[in-house]
Amino acid sequence: MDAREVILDKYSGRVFKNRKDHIVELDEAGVPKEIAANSRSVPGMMINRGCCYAGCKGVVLGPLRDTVVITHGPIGCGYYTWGTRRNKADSPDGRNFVQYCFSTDMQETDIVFGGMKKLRQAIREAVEIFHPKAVMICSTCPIGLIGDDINAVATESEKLYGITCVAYSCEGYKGVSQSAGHHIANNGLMRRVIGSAKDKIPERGLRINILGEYNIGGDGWEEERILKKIGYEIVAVFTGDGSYEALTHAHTADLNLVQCHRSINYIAEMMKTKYNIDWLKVNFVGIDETIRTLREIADYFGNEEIKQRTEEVIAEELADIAEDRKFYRQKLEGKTAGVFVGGSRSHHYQNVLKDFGMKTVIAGYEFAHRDDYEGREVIPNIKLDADSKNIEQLTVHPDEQFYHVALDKERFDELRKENVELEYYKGMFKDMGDGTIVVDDFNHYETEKVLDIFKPDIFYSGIKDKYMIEKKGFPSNQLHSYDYSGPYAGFKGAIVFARNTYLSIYAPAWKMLTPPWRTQPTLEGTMGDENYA
Ligand code: CFM
Repeated sequence: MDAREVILDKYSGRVFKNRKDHIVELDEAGVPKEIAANSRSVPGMMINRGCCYAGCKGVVLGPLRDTVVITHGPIGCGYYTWGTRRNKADSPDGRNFVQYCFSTDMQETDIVFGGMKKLRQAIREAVEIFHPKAVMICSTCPIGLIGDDINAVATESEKLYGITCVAYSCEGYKGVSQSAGHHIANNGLMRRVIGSAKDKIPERGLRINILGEYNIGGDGWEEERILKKIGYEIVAVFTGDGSYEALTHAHTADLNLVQCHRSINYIAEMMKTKYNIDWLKVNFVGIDETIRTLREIADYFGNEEIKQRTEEVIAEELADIAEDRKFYRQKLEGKTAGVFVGGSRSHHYQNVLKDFGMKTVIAGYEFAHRDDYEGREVIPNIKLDADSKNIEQLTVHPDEQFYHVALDKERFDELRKENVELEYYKGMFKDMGDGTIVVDDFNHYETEKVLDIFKPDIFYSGIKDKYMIEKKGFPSNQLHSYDYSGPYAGFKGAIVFARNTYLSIYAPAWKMLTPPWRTQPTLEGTMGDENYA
């Protein structure tokens, strides 16, 4: 049996039928393979996905520092999403609400009689106390079920307080994962926020937006540091340490960089249609990838001075990390890894592992779509199921006033020919191959199986399965929260990542422990009770 068959072997007929297309073995790099993705998980399985509300409130809107994002629902949803994602923010004007948890704290009576009164009160309190630039309302499951008209409350509040207030129907049960929530948040930002400052488009310069960078562990700050050092002006970051205020000016940028394709490709595409702003798929995770990314941005602008400055900055940054890079390369060369994160990192982190001579033998996404695995060329062939059709597809049109002068077609085609990912993402598969395995929407049973088969030196994942993996004797580092470390992006970040990997592999504490239940019974009992015999 090959690895795939071993994993599927124990499943019942129905589960086998569902899971078999989510597991793919890659023989040669570049061989086109199809994978089932973005579909419902099997009920009862221990998976790592989040919900639609998590994708909208937690991922895309939550990091906006000058905005109050109200969770409309029972307190559990707000509490769970409070400060757990490590999207750092630091505000120059003191308007940083990222550390707060705003919720309407719905009780049983509110579910029965409706929660709009409470929502109105929550908005009033938030505006009076915090004076935010904008208020966003995010619905949780019960709100959709009882039918509170959150849009009406938002419109009313805009009139009352004179600030932007946007409602998102991102009930947890919508779609099949947090991916649906990304899309809903993208639509709301596009419709109500991006470009709303209506400032004129300046002459073509070096103005960029960074899309899909959420500043986990300070990644965005590290990227901004490097980009500014070269000479770029950053208009807005979506949305790590980002602000409503900056997003309103985002239409003035000359180029959109896309770090996380999954969570924000909708905005990148819509801004292209509406404003003719090109988007470039970048990756700041990994040393070689950061270099490639910086060179491609410079190439896009075709500005000789910037090209030269880019090379100078690369040389400076490389010199700074040279010694550490050599040390960790020596220690990590030849080690193998499994990488299982949400929708982008499982691809991005394979590159930083490569920098240190490590090979990724197992990979997978929790909730990404087929294009994140196979490349955007498959988008026309993806059949939309009922769950996807449930999410609004926003149609935008070219904006007469703010449509940009584009890069000329010839230069665009030239860059595409050089494999620059302009309006394109190649996906994860093309960088893998050679007997590696990819599993979509892993469950804990499958995680155990791949660990048994491949025995990687380290498995990167998240809090939901970290300790299950460690108790099996494999080091596991978290790629969502970085185990409270970071940044991992850029040149210096790659070294922080390598150091944490080195520490985990060379201190395999869990492997050295013998759990008590291996040597003595920890629970004693009898079958049945003799008194009742
Ligand atoms: Fe994009 Fe993300 Fe990810 Fe994501 Fe996420 Fe995240 Fe992630 Mo956790 S936006 S898809 S929904 S890169 S929170 S910052 S680490 S699962 S791989």
